[in-house]
Amino acid sequence: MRTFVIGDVHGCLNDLLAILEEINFTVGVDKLISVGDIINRGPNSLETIRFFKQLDSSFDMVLGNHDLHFLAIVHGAKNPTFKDTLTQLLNAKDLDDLVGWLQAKPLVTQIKNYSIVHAGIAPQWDIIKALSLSREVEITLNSENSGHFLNQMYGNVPDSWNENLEGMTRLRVITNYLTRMRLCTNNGELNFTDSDPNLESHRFLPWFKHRIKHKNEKIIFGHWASLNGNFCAPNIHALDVGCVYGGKIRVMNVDNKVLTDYKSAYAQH
Ligand SMILES: [Mn+2]
Repeated sequence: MRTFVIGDVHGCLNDLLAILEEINFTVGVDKLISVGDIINRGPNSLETIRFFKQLDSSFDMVLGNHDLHFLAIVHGAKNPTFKDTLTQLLNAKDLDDLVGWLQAKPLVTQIKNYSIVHAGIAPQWDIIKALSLSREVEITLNSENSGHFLNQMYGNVPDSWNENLEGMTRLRVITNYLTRMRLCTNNGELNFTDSDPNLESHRFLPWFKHRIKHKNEKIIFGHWASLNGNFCAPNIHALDVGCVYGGKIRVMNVDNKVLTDYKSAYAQH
């Protein structure tokens, strides 16, 4: 049994199938974990989510901001935007099954020695803390409060974690770190405006530059296509290489750290 983690798929079903063929992925034997953003922006969100779901116990994932955006639309908390490519999925006859399946997914998970998260882990949290905060969101997403949470989820304030945060504000801040973060200060103040990893700033750096205290923790993440999968820091692996933007799709074998890239056949821009 081999264990692979795959970067952002964004509904690019053909690229997904091609790279799984390239690594000779065997359902029922091998395991695939997604860093989230399995849907939206690309051409085949419906078939992509159906494909992942039918992999059953050969598949696991964490939620990305686009997966949460879809759930927010389903719950009437958000309207689709002109950039969304979710119409077919939103009209699917098996929508309820797909939503129930997706909504049960966590924001952080662990496989072997790795933690998998969509965007990143706040500088002030170790993995144990991140897992427990992810659990708070997961419990709410799977309770009768899920619609209320998805309504309150959007917003950039407060921009920093504080242990005393409560209720929906607390869950919003947790979600922002785990699914939207790119740049932050060393005490975790989030920058929601910039996405340039080389931003000339004394304060804001890519989140993984602030994990010196936790440098032995191994993290795999997606979300930040403009990093282009380049080296981040020891033990930190970026897997989003922008397949939906005409880039590549990437999988990492966590047993030997071997990366496989497949050049996307899909170019949106
Ligand atoms: Mn994302």
